[in-house]
Amino acid sequence: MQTIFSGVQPSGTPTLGNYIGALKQFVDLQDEHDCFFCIVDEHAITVPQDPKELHHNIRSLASLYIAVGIRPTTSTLFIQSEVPAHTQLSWMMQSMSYIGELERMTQFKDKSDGKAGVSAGLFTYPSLMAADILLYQTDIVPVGDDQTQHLELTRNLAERFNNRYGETFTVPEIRIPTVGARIMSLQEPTKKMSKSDENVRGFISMIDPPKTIEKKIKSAVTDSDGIVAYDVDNKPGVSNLLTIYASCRGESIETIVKKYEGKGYGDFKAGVAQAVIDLLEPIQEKYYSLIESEELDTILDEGAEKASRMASKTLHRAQKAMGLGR
Ligand code: ATP
Ligand code: LTN
Repeated sequence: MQTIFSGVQPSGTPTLGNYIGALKQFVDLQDEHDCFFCIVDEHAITVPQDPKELHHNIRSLASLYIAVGIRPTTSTLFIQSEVPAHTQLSWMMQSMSYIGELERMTQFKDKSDGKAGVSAGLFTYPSLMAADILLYQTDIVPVGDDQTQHLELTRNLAERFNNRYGETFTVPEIRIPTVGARIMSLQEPTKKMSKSDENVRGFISMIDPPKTIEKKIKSAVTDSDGIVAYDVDNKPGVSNLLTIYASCRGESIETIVKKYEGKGYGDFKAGVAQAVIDLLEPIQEKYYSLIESEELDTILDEGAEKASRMASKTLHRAQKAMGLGR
């Protein structure tokens, strides 16, 4: 069976973008693969986090993983900082990474641009991500398309290590969804929907109540021609809403375009809101029943144990290959 690894940062409550680009794929893939799903809290601290909020966000993300349909009996769900092999291999990966290649990462450029006090961790973030993936001899990494460059670096690091020190790591493949690889902000439809956006009207959180969802979609930026059509370059707002609708309902974009032929944006937006609400309501119900439960702790304890077993094996192999320790 092929191995899958993916991670989400507990840097806020996941958005509909995280769901469509990542979480939804995880659920679809879990039956036919050996899956490791990680809450990457050590990635989250590369930018300042309030400790209380981070603590809450970790639990919240774990509950959401299960609420969307990740089965802890078949998939391994765990917290990155509870498996020390991640930071250990990450140091080795940092020592394999070139400053030039890290400087070229667009996520680093975006997140550091114009900011004072940028952390060294934000710069070496991709080396930790490579460690996450390589520890599990991962074959496939399902992510949104914003992670393509990080995945390319991971593949380069794996090949560089294997060439220098002998075959140690599987070189992973990226898997990007065909629809919804990049859900856009509702307010600036040329920018990706992000849970750390300062403008909360730009994203739909997975736990937004129905009324909030309706309001946010009603105020989504569109255009003035009043025609429901898919054209990313000229109608980015409407195209984004169409992608959201299609992903939530599991219908094709063409079907939805046909359905709204001759109708205005008011009707269309009401339809989009209903599709999102219908998707999120049962997820939210499960989420609230889990977040404070002991069951969640048991799942995370077992996940960390299982992940540690696999990760330690690879770590020791890599240390030996590099000549570290005795
Ligand atoms: P932040 O806003 O804190 O940078 P993020 O939501 O952009 O966070 P992660 O939480 O690390 O980033 O993303 C988890 C997964 O969700 C990744 O696979 C990422 O590619 C995917 N993802 C994030 N945003 C979107 C989006 N707008 N559309 C599709 N996929 C997305
Ligand atoms: N960098 C990713 C989160 C992430 C990840 C990973 C994704 C950290 N480690 C390993 C896939 C595999 C992000 O910002 N979305």
